Amino acid sequence: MPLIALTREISPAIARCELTHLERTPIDLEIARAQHAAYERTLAAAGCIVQRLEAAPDTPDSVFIEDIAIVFDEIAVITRPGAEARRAESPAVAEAVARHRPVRRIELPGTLDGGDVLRVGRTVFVGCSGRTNAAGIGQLRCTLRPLGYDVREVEVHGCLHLKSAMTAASDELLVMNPAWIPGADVTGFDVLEVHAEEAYGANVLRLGDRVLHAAAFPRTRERLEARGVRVESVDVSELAKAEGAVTCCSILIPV
Ligand code: CIR
Repeated sequence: MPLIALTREISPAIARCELTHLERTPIDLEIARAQHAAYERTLAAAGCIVQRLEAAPDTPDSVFIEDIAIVFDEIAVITRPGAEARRAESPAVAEAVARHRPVRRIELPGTLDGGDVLRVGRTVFVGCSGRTNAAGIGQLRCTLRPLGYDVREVEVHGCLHLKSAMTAASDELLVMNPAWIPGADVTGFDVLEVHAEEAYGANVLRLGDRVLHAAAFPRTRERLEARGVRVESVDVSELAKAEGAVTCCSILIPV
């Protein structure tokens, strides 16, 4: 099945990005753009049709498109980002996903970031984090339950989003840093833990027969490969300074 990968241009204002757990350090825009272009080429090499949206004016975090919409087989959910400054990113992303799915929206008082939503088969893990509140999770559950999804809430502490702490390498295997999600109910799944010195190594992007993973975490990569996972490493070090990782730079839409 063809797979569209929506990506978004890096804003020239990325130096003013939201930061929660990291100190602000200079981001080299040219290097960041080169890394982003290489990321897009890796998506294309894995068979994706890459469609890059322009950054909206004055949206420093626009490259992190994952937070703005979540695409399921049946519908797409337009989020209401927990960081108010990021809500201006929504219109163009909503318009792009609406070409492929009926759209639902998270409404006030709910907040929800796509980085807090991990779908694995018919299970949807949702992080309760600094960005995603109980009302947002409740609205997502009401939307997904009638479609047959099992929505599991996960408390997130110490990192930005659920997917900083846990993603899936396959329908059976979760990659996680348990320190940030100690209470996660992962019943029914295998778990692979990140290497102790690679706290941010749990973020992988599934792409058919392989996963994308940040090059900064080679020891976690070894663990994934030891489990038979095919790993493509991409250097996203400049985007990591903005608290971004590999999942957050795309929205995948099977079409
Ligand atoms: C933010 O704080 O919103 C951005 N600087 C980083 C967002 C990263 N998003 C993600 O991992 N899903």
